[in-house]
Amino acid sequence: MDLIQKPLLAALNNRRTDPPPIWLMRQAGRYLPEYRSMRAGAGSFLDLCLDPAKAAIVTLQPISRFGFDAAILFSDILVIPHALGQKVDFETGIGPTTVPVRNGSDLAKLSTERVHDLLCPVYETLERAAHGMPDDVALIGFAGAPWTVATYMVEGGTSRDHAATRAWALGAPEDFERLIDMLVEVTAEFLIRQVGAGAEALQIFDSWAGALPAHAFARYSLAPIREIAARVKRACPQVPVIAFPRGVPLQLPGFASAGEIDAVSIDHATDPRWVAERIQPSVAVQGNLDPALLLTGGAEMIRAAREIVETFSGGAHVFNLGHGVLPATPVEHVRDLVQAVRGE
Ligand code: 1CP
Repeated sequence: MDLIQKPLLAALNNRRTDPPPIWLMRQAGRYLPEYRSMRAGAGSFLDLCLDPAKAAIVTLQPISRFGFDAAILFSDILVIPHALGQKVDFETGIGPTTVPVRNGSDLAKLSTERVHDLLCPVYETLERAAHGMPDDVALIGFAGAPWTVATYMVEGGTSRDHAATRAWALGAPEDFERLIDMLVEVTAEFLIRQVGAGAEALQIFDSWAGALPAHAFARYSLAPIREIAARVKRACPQVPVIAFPRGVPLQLPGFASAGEIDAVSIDHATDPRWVAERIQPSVAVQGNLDPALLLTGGAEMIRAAREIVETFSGGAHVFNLGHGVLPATPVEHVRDLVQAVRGE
């Protein structure tokens, strides 16, 4: 099949499609009973991410159930610190934890040498998932943006204010930039290898971009993402790159005018009408239903979904949420959403 006949790839190539393609961030995950049973028998969360046979099945679970237009690789942004030699754990009810990296001597303990050996299972997951995909469904690879990955590496896990990361970035920028540069290097290669293994589009998640002070945004969020996208484009010019800088609506024009980025994913706090006017003329837009509406479901969710479709109907649009599916989401609401977006 001509790649562009896949609705997701058509939209990411800036074509208007009616209806828009739909997939959801965190579409493979805890709200799905079939995920929970796979997870229960898989050991730790990281074990599951690095078990290609199981991770490929999980990647395809939401496709079988809902018929989304894209499958996203089942993995996590924290496989990169793990592959750099940092200790990473996922504790149920707490989330990810790491042994923090806070200065130059902690940095010296990380190594890029074995990164792609350790990430081999991720590439194998993509190869396996690519074989099980329906013809019109696209396979998305992903990575965390350097800033967001750095926050988990520096804070020791999830953080409310990211104070240690900001203190390092702003107080000792030469050292911190070595960490960002290391992440640019390995993330670009990671994404290029994902394409080699079957990924047809890529998303870069900068979930904590909104924690940066405005004056440091270009240096630590936009520039590293652009550099990664540029390297990916040099190696695989046909593969669209989606950037998801969360919590920074006023910075979206910088992503839209960067030639390396094909689409921006927008969070639910961002006004879609403003995005349709200011951003969509330059690049495809992805988003932005509030994931909380998927908890409620019903008429309000359907009304809001149709309004988003209508607002973005003048250009290229990929329907998605403003952030990931919440674990308490009823699966029937997801089915209703897909039908509403497709006008069924
Ligand atoms: O116990 C479990 O089953 C773990 C829950 C879980 C899952 C299902 C985690 C831990 N990660 C994932 C999968 C995951 N993570 C995917 C898979 C593909 C899909 O979307 O279906 C993706 C793309 C991610 C990306 C990810 N991980 C991000 C960026 C997107 C976002 O949500 O902002 C981030 C920040 C992470 C870190 C992470 N991993 C897991 C959790 C609970 C978190 C977030 C913790 C926090 O809020 O700081």
